[in-house]
Amino acid sequence: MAALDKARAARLSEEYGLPAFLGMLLDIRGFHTKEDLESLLQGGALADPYRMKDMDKAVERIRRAIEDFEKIAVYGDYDADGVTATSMLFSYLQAMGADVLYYIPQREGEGYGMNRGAVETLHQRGVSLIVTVDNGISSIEEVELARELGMDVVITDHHRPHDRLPAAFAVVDAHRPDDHSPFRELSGAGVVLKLLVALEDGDAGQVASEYGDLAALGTIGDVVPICGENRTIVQAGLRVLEKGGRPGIAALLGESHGAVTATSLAFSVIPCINATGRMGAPERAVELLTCEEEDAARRIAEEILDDNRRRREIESGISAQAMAAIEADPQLRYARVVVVSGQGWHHGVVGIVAARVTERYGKPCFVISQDQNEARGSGRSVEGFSLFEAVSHCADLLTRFGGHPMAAGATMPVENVDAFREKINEYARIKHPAMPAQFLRLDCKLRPAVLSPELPKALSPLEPFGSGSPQPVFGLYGVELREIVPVGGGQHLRLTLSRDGVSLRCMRFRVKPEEFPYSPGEKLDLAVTLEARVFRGEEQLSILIKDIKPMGLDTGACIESYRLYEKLRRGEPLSQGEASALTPDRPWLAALYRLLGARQGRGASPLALLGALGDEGPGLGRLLASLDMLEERGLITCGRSGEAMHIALMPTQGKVDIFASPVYRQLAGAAT
Ligand SMILES: [Mn+2]
Repeated sequence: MAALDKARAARLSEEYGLPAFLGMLLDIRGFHTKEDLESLLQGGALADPYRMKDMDKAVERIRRAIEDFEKIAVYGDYDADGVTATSMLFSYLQAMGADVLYYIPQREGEGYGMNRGAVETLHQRGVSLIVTVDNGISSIEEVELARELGMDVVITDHHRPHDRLPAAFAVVDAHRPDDHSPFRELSGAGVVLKLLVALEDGDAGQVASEYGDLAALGTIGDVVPICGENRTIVQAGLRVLEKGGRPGIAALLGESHGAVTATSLAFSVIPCINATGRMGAPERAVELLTCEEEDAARRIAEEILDDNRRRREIESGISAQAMAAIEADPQLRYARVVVVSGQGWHHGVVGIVAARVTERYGKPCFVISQDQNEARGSGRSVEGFSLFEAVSHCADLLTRFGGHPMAAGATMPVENVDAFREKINEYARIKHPAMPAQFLRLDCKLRPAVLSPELPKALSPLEPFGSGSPQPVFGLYGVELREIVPVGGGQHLRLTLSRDGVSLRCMRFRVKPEEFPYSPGEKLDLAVTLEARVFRGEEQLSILIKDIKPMGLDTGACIESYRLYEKLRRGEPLSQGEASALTPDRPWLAALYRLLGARQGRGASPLALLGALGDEGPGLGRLLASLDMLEERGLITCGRSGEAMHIALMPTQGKVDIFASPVYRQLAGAAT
């Protein structure tokens, strides 16, 4: 939680006539000055596109190509940003009567960016001008080849340039060192929107009303921060979609969707568009997004929904294999960076699988697919750990790599996978003695008495939510659990909780009753989001639970203790103090065993057990080591299904010497 300056917040809310609550939230989120606030509340305008370096040259060359009826190729990319950027420029040029085609490389075989084969193909098809979107900034050789073949290239991109720029007719990229744009975080589709505004002599309103929806999809799909001009673009796009939008997007959304928000697009339309590229048919997405006819749009949308179903099936199969491999091997499970590999895993989905693993284990992860010739992987990270830097550190083992702090890709010879796993973990050990942890950031704590349907409505100036602009998360601390009611056929829970005489109803989605580890009477700390909804004509407040812990549990202490436990399980040497912090004594073990007996048949979670034992966090590692000891000696079994844990007591014959467990021996060895 960031520091709140109550006086400063009060001044802000007074000056702008905002609810006091919103004033506080804005203060916490770093909106302190008049400028900060006005750009948020009034929505910024797009800056003059001609402030981007080379925009004038790009416009001049494209106009000449339209007038002279030259053949133009839009060279795009297969992800949501790339296909929306392609669709925007392609349909604009078509509408201008240009002779235009588009080219999107295949993820499998060609890969991201320009390649020589594609340049030659375009030459054979009579193209004399290539305009790249969402790529091209590092295509030095390919641009050279295009020139040799007599073609001009205009590059529009939003990736960071390498040391040298390609020798293209124009290079439009806000990350050029000599570019002086006021805002540099645009997506590839955002850059194309600026190009279209420039081609339309600066008529931003007209362009945004025609192409804002596509630019918004690209912006959300590329996970660039939703601030500054990106906020303006997403807001403009949502307004277009509100009015119905183009047939392709309407067809993908289907009839039965609720309000279209940045969040709902990120979970519905965007995964579908990405699925086309992952399944090898990115042109399908361009066809859909440029389609002007409803029947055709519906037919293509069906095919894309099918791509997405297949993607999901393949992904969940590989996810299950990856998770099983991780659970089975402590060297993977407790590593600082999880590097998991498998034979022939579909390259199109390893990145999403990596995201799932990172979400589950809260640490950086690399998922690698191997075949006879090479190993190719994709990784995701947590805030505070630059995966790109980590991968760069292993460059001598890799044939190719690239990426950002939060996501990276790498290709290597099959025999280097183990060495890569070791080296990236070595890097993490040296660079981050305490690995950054992933946890939920609360905006502030709330008293139950202040909750009302007005509250989420007061938050609307903060929307749209997305990367860099998260939906506010609030703490409801010290609430007593009263009632647990399964809803939605036992898939979800509705909880009744109370504090200070106020009773609250909260939803806990995707948790089944048998997985829920708390019982009525227990006092809990909740992290929640708030939504207003209309039910039978009445305004109601929905409280959605994101996370639960026993009251008073110290998250920092838990993380520190868990890191120590991981060190034990990796088999690294422990100091005497570390070992004794993890070692249970006989009475403690007995108390834990009795507790497990009393909770038979209910879902378990280490945090819930810790709370029931009266520990505020430092004992988490000891608890986990104790569960290992009990399991090793056959006194309990620990089963996991998804994130839920089930502990069952096993029948015992005679006396079991718990201190003969290998985990205990390891601890005892360090303590002497
Ligand atoms: Mn992009």
